[in-house]
Amino acid sequence: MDDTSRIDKARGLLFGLALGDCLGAPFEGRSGVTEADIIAMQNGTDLLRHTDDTALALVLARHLSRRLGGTPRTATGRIDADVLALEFAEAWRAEPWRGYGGGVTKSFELIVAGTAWREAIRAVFPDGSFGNGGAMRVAPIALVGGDVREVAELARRSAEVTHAHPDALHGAVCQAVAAHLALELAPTEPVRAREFVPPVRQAVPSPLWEDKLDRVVELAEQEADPAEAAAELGNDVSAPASVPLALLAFLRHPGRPDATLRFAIRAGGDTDTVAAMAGALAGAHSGYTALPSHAVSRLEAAKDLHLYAEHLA
Ligand code: F2R
Ligand code: MG
Ligand code: MG
Repeated sequence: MDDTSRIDKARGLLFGLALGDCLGAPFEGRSGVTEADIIAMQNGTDLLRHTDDTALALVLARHLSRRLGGTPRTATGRIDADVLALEFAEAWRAEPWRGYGGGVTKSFELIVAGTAWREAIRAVFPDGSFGNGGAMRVAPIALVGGDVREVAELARRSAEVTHAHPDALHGAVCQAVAAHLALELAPTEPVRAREFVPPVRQAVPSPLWEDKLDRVVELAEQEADPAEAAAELGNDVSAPASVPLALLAFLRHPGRPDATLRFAIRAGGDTDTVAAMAGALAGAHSGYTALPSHAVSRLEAAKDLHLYAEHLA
């Protein structure tokens, strides 16, 4: 892949994530959302404001950017967990109104007050959160991990500073590995669910995740609509009931990021996050130039998204 394509795909991944978050957020929890509702939002004139999904993805992208030069090219060298936990918590402190989950808010309060993150993240949920917060922000990892094994390890490390539950970690790994594979595919290459999903499935060895991903392949092949997809896979704030749905949204409309985003949003529930994850996959595959340009130009974080895409590409 040449430098231009690499940068276009890196931009596609980050802008796709932010665009999904911004377009999905106004529809969170709403039923009966139509294609026309989403197109009206896409074609509007207002600044597109992001939520916690993009805010924390930007923190992770900045963390990875700062550690690119001079650090060992190993998974452990690319993420300093103690620093990253504090950076996430500081982002929450600066903008607590971005729509954070209840459990993670309590963890961040404790971290900024000086509690060690390993203790803080079990204060609300002793077994750890199974929320999709680790997965919603993980996509930048795909830009720095060299192969599936490294991407999976980095994804786990980036997620575990807020989410200790195995399902939250599987969610982050699933999304990061899918984003890595989407980056590797040429935009013109066909994406077949039966070929795309197996390496993702292998990275999340758990009966629950294996079943969900098998169902994703079936639903992609049956050309399921958003309502059926949500009923089968779930569409809530937990990782197992949102990450597979985002992957399906990508696989239902490969090469058409705007259609992927509309599928994710019409599936309802946690629309900002499902669309953010689906948008990252679609953008990583098709590139920035394939995203709807009028909407992309209105993204609140456009300057930072460009900056980190160029650094991490
Ligand atoms: N929080 C939201 N959306 C709710 C409404 C926001 C509102 N519109 C506003 O603007 O204020 N969105 C964001 O939260 C999700 C990511 O959540 P994260 O970071 O994983 O947080 P948390 O708190 O750890 O988990 C979320 C909820 O999941 C349930 N939960 C998690 N683990 C649990 C466990 N072990 N036992 C029981 N319940 C558990 C809880 O209800 C948590 O609050 C994204 O959608 C992001 O956009
Ligand atoms: Mg959000
Ligand atoms: Mg959400």
